[in-house]
Amino acid sequence: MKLYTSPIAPNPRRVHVFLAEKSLEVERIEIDINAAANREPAFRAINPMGQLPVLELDDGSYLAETMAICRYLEGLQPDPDLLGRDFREAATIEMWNRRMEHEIALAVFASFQMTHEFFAGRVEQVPEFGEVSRRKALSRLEWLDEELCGREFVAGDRFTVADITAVCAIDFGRVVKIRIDDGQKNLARWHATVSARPSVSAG
Ligand SMILES: N[C@@H](CCC(=O)N[C@@H](CS)C(=O)NCC(=O)O)C(=O)O
Repeated sequence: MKLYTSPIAPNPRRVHVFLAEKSLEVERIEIDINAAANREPAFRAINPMGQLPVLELDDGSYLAETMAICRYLEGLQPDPDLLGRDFREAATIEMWNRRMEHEIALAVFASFQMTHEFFAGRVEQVPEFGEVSRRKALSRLEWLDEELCGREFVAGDRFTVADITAVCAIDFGRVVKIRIDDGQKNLARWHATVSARPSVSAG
């Protein structure tokens, strides 16, 4: 297998953390997203969406979309379980993972895409939408802080893919000044716990 990836982007980082949790090593091919190599025809032949990460399987086929790649890796190496041990737990983890994607990650990424010079000329930027997205992300951090009052991890009492999604999105938020507030003690405690994991600190 080969992973088409970038050391600076949050969705590839989710796969890096997932792989590290499972002690899986995969050859990495770095695509220079600063130079927009991911938008060139050569890379679009691999992923028409022009985005990272992409996993190339041993049969030469490609899997894009972070969660599809994680699903495949979970099947390949079930331990430690990150997507749910039975269908009830899998449903709960999926609920929380989707919330982390839709409520936090997408808001952070929209803020970045709509306002940061990295995307100038690559997408149509609407700075007002970026600012609305930034405010949405900040309000969702307040909400997550309250949620984490009663439990250690995002989806319950153990580390799962929902924590990976959340920590990668929140860490990336720094580039658009989206940060955990000093008063958000539960979120700060959770962030310190997950950041101490070797998979997260190295990813
Ligand atoms: N839905 C995709 C989104 C992937 C994505 O947004 N990738 C970003 C990096 S985090 C990317 O390739 N950005 C470069 C670009 O769009 O030019 C997934 O979940 O994998």
